[in-house]
Amino acid sequence: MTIAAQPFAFELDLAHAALVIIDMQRDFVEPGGFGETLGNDVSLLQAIVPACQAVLHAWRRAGGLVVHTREAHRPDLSDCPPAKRLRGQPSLRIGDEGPMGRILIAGEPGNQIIDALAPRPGEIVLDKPGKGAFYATPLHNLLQQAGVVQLVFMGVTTEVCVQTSMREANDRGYDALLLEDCTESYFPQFKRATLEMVRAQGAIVGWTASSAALLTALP
Ligand code: TIU
Repeated sequence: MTIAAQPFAFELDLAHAALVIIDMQRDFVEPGGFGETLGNDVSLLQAIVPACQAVLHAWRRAGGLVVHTREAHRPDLSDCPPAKRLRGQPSLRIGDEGPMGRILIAGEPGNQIIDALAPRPGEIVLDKPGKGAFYATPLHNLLQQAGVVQLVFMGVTTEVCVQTSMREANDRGYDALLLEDCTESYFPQFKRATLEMVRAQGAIVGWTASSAALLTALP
């Protein structure tokens, strides 16, 4: 399958690819979560949900492997470095009780993936304590067992957890494609810059494409 992408076409091999959906959880997309407590307008992120949903449905129909991640810490915060918890001056810190339960804690209402993109049985769901999806998770092993060498990325936020995960993927030997209208940042200029830096220098980190380009190519 050839996907019209930048800086040049991406040859997708669905049998050896996975769709990786980064942190589309209530903490980042809905008011009252980690994103808002950091001072951000979370409504910006809601705009990508329909495009993400269309890709997820098409990917499932095509029989592709799906991976969902959540940025999540254990209730005892043993996997949350103090430097992360104490950084900045948020109104609520990781582990504090917020309107959607404890901020960024596994199992809390705010930590759930939004209903529109809810995982189905058989899909991989990973809790990740860091920004990158490979750090302190079994993701690399799971992908290797499944024979996956290409990753298609969606999710939030573009320059934080998505870009970090793409760079980690790069160093582990994966080709990575980022869907431009299926990722968003609280800072539009950071999204634009990330898309540019990913595909610069002949796809130094990976490719970018519209969701329409992927949907056209999928069976
Ligand atoms: N703050 C911000 O932009 N992002 C995060 O803290 N985590 C993710 O990107 N998932």
